Amino acid sequence: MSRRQLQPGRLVLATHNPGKVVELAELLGPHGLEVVSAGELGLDEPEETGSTFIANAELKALAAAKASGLPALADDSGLCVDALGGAPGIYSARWAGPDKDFMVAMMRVRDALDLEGPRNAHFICALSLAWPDGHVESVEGRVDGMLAWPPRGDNGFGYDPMFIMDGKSRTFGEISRDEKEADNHRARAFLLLRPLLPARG
Ligand code: ITT
Repeated sequence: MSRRQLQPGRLVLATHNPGKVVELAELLGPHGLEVVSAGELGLDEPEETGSTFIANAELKALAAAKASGLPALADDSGLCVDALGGAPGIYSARWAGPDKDFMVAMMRVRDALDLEGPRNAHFICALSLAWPDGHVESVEGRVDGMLAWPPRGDNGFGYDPMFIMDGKSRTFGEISRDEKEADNHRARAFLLLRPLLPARG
């Protein structure tokens, strides 16, 4: 089946995570789309019942597209720690608890780990673009690295202060916004999605 192109016009950003909104808006900027957030449209957050990043991204994108009557882009992402069998993975947001406190989530990761053992980890980002008629296109990006403890830096969001991408010496929380946006799991997924977006202006 041929892949579907997104036409110029309005696009719903189907996320309630402000950190993702910043990064996705930056990536979408050059494509001349009129981006509206799920929050602005008062859309509900669907329950994430999928068992993979792509399944959850598709479920969120389809729910937003159907509710708004507009194409919608959703992101499902998370931190996967090798020594924890890939946890927290698709449950990365839930590890922060109802208050969405990522210091709590990072301490849970630290407490679950043998501090002497290997600390390999990766971030995954699935991006799904859905249309109101139920068509959906999905891609996935990944970035490998190591866990740092204690967390360092106030930039970024979520688990950024405890993740050092391969080839870097500072955490995603310490590097500048521009440096993180230049290459990370979300930017890598976006590169795969870019051919489906309106040409850059
Ligand atoms: P939406 O579902 O509304 O998009 P969410 O925060 O619930 O927001 P997810 O279910 O995809 O999103 O949870 C992914 C979590 O993984 C997210 O809350 C972050 O804490 C973490 N995460 C994802 N990308 C990250 C990044 O680039 N840096 C740090 N943490 C990240």
